Amino acid sequence: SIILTVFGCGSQKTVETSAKNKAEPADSIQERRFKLGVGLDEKHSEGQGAQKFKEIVEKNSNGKFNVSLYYNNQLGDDKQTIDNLIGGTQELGVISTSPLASTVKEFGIFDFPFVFNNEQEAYTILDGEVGKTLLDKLPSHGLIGLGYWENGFRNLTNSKHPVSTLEDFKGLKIRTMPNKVHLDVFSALGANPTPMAFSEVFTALDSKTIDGQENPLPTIEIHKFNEVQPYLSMTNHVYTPFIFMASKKFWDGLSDEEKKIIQEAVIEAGKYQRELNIEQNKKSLENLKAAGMQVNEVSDEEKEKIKAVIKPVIEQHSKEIGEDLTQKMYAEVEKARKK
Ligand code: TF8
Repeated sequence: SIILTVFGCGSQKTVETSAKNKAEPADSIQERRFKLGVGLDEKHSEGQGAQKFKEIVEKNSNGKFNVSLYYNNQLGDDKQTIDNLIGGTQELGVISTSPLASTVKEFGIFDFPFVFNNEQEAYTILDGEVGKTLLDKLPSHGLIGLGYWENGFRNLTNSKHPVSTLEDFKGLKIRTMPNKVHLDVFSALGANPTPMAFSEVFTALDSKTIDGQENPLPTIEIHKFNEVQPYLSMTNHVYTPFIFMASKKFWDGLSDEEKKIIQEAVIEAGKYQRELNIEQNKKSLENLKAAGMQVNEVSDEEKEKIKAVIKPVIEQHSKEIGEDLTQKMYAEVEKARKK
């Protein structure tokens, strides 16, 4: 601290100022340690995005924030993460929106198949009014939604046979995320869906308890599903967002300055993570083919048959979730397509 001695009127007044006062605005940043859990491996763009987030917040808080990263569901799978955040035992987490639909049913609209033709259309919805409407529903459940990252377009793998027609789904034991829309869609297709936490999927595939699963290509590659799944069918049936959330118990204790640092880092790291995920998605397709997976496309004609069969399921879930939100999403996608 700096001692300023001021002489005047015969009296000596010492005014002590401290570097602390000079950095008054910085005062609102306390020393904090927080845990950030992600479900996938650090090599996956989800893990890389978490590292980017850590770098940004530690730098922008002048080292006062310290982020501990936990990969591969170390703090619990997606559903457990929701409970940890609500309970306040974990400060930050990134999960797929699908398991969140059991807590906030409106998130189920992102599980409707074939809504988006590409990532840009998904970003338009996620970063627009529909995405914000959903984030605004979280605080009443003890959760703070800080932004959407990218899990991506999901494709089907299995150990029985290529799936290139509607018929081919019949009887396949497919693991799905714990999400009603996914379960109902795969049932309507004639498959035999089982909800399961992500961390149990590899073992279940390896022991043939289930025939197949569906995930974006980087997950299939980085989590080595190709070692136990000979067939990859490019269904691109659903685009799953990741959602970066904070525990409301943790968040409410932060100053505005601290919230700003974390919120801006989620957005900046999210841009990086989305770009990296698109890159990884391209590389993973080449790598999975090179690793010997038998890859097949699904024709537009067959996709139309699939859409027809699942239409009643989507209509039913649209009613449960709320027609306005669903219609708003489809209308905004149409608008984006016309640009
Ligand atoms: C799934 C999801 C997961 C991700 C990951 C756990 O199939 O796509 O891979 O939510 O963060 O469960």
